[in-house]
Amino acid sequence: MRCRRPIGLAACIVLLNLASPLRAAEPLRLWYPAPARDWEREALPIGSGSLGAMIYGGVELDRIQFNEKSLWTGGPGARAGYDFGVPADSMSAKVRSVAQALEAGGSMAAETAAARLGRRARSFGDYQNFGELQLSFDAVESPVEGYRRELDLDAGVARVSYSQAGVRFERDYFASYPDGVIVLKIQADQPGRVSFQAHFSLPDNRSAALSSRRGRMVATGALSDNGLAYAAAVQVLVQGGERNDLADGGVSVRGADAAVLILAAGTAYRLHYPDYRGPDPRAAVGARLERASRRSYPALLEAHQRDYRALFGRVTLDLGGSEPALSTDAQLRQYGHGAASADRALETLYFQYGRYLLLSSSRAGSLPANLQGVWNSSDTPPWNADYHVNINLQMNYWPAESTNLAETVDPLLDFIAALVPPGRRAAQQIQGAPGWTLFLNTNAWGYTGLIDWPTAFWQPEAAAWLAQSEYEHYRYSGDARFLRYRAWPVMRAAAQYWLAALRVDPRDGRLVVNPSYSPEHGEFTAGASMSQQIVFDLFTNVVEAAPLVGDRVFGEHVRAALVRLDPGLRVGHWGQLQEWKQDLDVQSDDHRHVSHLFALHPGRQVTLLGTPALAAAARVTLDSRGDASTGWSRAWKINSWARLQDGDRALRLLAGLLADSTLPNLLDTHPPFQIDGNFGATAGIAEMLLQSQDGELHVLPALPQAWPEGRVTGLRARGNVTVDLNWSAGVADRAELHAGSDGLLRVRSSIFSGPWSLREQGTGRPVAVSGSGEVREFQAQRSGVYVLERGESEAVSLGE
Ligand code: FUC
Repeated sequence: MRCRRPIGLAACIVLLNLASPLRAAEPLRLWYPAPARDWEREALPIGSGSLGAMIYGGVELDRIQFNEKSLWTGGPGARAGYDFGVPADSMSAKVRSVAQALEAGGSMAAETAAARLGRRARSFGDYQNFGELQLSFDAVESPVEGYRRELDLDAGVARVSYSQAGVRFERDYFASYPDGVIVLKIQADQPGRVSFQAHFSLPDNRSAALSSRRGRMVATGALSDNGLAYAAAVQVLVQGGERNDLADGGVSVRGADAAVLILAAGTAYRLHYPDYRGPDPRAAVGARLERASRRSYPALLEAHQRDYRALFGRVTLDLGGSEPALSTDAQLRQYGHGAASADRALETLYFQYGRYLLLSSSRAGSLPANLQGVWNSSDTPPWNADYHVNINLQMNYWPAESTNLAETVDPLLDFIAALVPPGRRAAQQIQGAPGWTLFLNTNAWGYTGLIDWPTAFWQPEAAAWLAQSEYEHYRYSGDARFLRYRAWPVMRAAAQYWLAALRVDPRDGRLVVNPSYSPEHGEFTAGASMSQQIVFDLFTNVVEAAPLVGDRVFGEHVRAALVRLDPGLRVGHWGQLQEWKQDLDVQSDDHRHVSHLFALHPGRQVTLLGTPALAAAARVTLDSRGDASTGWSRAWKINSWARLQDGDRALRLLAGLLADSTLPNLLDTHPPFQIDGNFGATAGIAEMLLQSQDGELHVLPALPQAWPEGRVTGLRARGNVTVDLNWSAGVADRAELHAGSDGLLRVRSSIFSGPWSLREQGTGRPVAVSGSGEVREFQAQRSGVYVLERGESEAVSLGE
């Protein structure tokens, strides 16, 4: 019995799933028998969206490496100057000349195009390590016994425990979104045994003033590169014993029964074009810390857990696994070589970890999750730990809607809205077009221009792809106000850009993206498939949305262009879905990007049932690209195979990801650590269990044979529906559909191939349905709960 949709800690709706043959759910926990030595591979992440920390859990020295999402070098105020990547003089003539060359010659080497168009990025900046809170404990001669370091996903708390010299020590760590702080509690089972010294350790690319007063350590300064002011503070609170401020800015604790440390951090960053600066952070950080310090530890923990569990607890997954008596790193090593039930437990844990990571790195009021979520220990992280928008940022948010964490999309939506003003300048200066766009990547500072990486700099579809997140948020929620006031201006302006920027291909008169470049290989051409499919997706969404927001005239313009748009879907000479408009694909190409399958996922232009020939071609492409690749590439392919309804292949991809692209702390490795693979795979697992991209709710579309029985609750489908499912012997037994809005629900399920019933929960009344085969339709009412079950006589329903 588990709590679902908790209303508070005390009150929750109890899930009574009588039909389930499964055991009680396993605890969701990562655990290790030793402290972390390596940040990337072993430390455990906690986070509250804006704040993140990695827990090492050392016995004599505990390192709590921490981050605040807005601490970035580069941008306005940077020493070397900053221009958002957008040239002061229009470069649209240059773009046009490359386009004309492509019209005449067919293709151009990426290096040649880059020499004509690319630009050296100035002050793009890097996401920064904030620093470490270091706790040095007195060395004790006796050995450490029973050491355990864990991350409890149900509780949202990391924990370290061990015994030494007959004393049991325990440390709890959590990051609280409601209080905006990181909290650490250290206790012993005997009085007076907690003694340590606390210090900040900060990187040296900034000015730093360290001080301590009345148990409060404060670190303030500014980044040398751009003068961005920062502040971090830790309040040390003790129960018993003695607490002293140290001359070096640290705090010492001697002989306490327990200690609580509360950390707050912030910067002068503000998500606002063009200055991106707000007030000095000292006052806000101080006030936040003060507020939190006045609350008791149990009150802080309760507020955190009420907030966290209300979101995390919405989805439960049980694949029939049972946790082996192995630590998580050993379990990962055993994966695929041990008991199937242990494998199922690890897959479940990995799925829920993805949800945990998203919740911990993306909450309203801060920047979205970057390439490393919110966790970064370097001043020069890989790819700047930025926002790549030719797959990575979008992938971060794939699980948000489907795994019932729609609130985590908020930072992405704010971020996109803030990209529109600099994106308008980019559209104007680079392409001479209205609307907005951006290219390969962006930073915290509204970078919307070009960089000088030949094989990736020209990805003008990025804004259109980001606009998909806007429309998907609407499709899941059905929130008409959101669509009209937040999504529509972004979608409309992205479409305006393409209405102006598309060119007529003289070869066939179709509208194409030109210049166009399929990430991140091959040559420049006109009308690469991915470019066309993304614009197709945007235009389709705009045409659908226009009448809903009362902007029919614009919708008609876009419809007219959509009709002329090259759809970017061609089957090539070896049966593949072509990556380019010309049939250039090489069968031995195993490049990680499968961008030309955008139409299959995350698009909806290709579906197994609607466009079977194109789906078959997508299959040929996926086979030839192969399964082995970088972390995010494998994750993307899980989703693609799920859309092709091949559950066994999707699971094979997931297994490969776990075996070859997952670090002992279960973070995805590209390599190096890059969080998109975690998020993409989590979305992929949801996609295996439930799909809704094409207007019907497809129950268990890609169930692998290795998951014969299971249960999932709380998955979301487009059309504002929440779905609980049970299955056994590889087929669905029961689906419970919670309708959030009035409307027609179309359900595809193998349940309909035998006797079944559909009843309204509560009244038990049969529901009037229409349809045939595996698809049935019925009228749902807001707040209605509909129970579809196998095994009763069809006669009880009003269906055929
Ligand atoms: C894209 C990928 C790389 C890497 C980078 C952050 O450019 O092609 O593999 O993931 O983003």
